[in-house]
Amino acid sequence: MKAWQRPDIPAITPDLRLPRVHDTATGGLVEVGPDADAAQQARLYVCGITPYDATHLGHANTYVAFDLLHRTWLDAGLDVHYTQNVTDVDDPLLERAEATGVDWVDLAEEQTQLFRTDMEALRVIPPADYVGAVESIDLVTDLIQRLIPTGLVYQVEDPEFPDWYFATGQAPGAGEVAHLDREAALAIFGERGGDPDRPGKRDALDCLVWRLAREGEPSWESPLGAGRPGWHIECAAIALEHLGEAFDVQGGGSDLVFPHHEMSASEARAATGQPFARAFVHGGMVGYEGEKMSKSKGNLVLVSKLRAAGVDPMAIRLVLLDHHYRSDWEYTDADLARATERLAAWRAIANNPTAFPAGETVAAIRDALRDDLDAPAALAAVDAWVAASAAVDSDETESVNEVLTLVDSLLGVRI
Ligand code: 5CA
Ligand code: ZN
Repeated sequence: MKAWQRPDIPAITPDLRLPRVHDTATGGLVEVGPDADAAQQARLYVCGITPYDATHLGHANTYVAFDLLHRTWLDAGLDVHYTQNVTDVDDPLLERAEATGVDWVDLAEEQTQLFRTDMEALRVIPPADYVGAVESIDLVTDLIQRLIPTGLVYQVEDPEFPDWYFATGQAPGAGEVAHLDREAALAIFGERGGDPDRPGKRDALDCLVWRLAREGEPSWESPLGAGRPGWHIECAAIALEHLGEAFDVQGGGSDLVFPHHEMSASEARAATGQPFARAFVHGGMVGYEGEKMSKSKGNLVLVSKLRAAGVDPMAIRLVLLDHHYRSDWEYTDADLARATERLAAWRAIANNPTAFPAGETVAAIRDALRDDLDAPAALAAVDAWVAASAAVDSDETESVNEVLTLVDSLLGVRI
């Protein structure tokens, strides 16, 4: 499907160093980027939205975090192949459509469009492939069929609906992303879209890959029977098709570590014999009024509402960048007030005829991003330069340009 419009990104002389980011699978920092033989292209998959409600600050936080990785790779002189999905058919979307009496296709289209405009406003670089589940049905059923000879997919013992499942625990490399013990895995599985109590499964943790058609639910004809895709296999199929095996980074919020990323990775490895991704990177959870911000709880701060109230999207972006991508935090109005002030201070310097020399600040911003995407440290470096520039009396006119161009290209903040 159509992605959103690409912001313009000012060109600057690259700094060839690759970034290091935290990899959930190994629990440490790893350098991410292509091997020398990968034609200098970095490959990124980030789990996209389930379009049943508008973009909130939690979603925006996740996409801005991976936008920083994208921009850091560009800054390192690389091409980036970025793929993102849209879960445009799944239980929560169908349930919301039913509850509000709208057509599920219309709901998905409308919310995806709103997401695009939010991403554009926040200057998030779009993926090269923006791919819906509905347009990927054949990819999903092909992948399931490819898994059948491994013995890891099977139909549940249910005379009416013998849905197809993946035997998670028996798969090679099981547990390699999340490293959870069985008790913890079982507890989370039920909360995050899993069905541990479904009768007829071989094991409680096995996950659905193809749900056979039910009355009143959308379904597609396939060699597995008419039905619709399970969630984890959707991302496995889309990523393998568009990025190939062992791509550089699989990303998303930390709520996706288990079961979603564990199980997509496990399905892909079982099919290809190769690791799904070389690193698994997760953003923290944004909360509001004491709880994780989530569509199901309804405690949302929507990007579109803030914009409609006249908030500058660059201030929203600065709110997000002021928190390290891996930290969990809670949004308050004070965040927005601080970001608005910061933006004004930076904008005031743009009109200064003189400024403090740029060299150290440019290096500090680039170092910060290469060190696990440390945006708060980058912002602090800009703040220090802005303060020094306000006080300085020199003729360094070029340095204003140099810093603000980097702030635009690397941090995505247009002054
Ligand atoms: N469609 C699936 C992924 S394939 C999905 O999780 N959709 S979502 O709309 O629920 O979430 C979209 C992205 O936003 C995911 O990467 C998720 O981890 C992230 N996300 C959701 N809620 C929050 C939150 N409160 N804070 C930070 N990130 C969040
Ligand atoms: Zn996903």
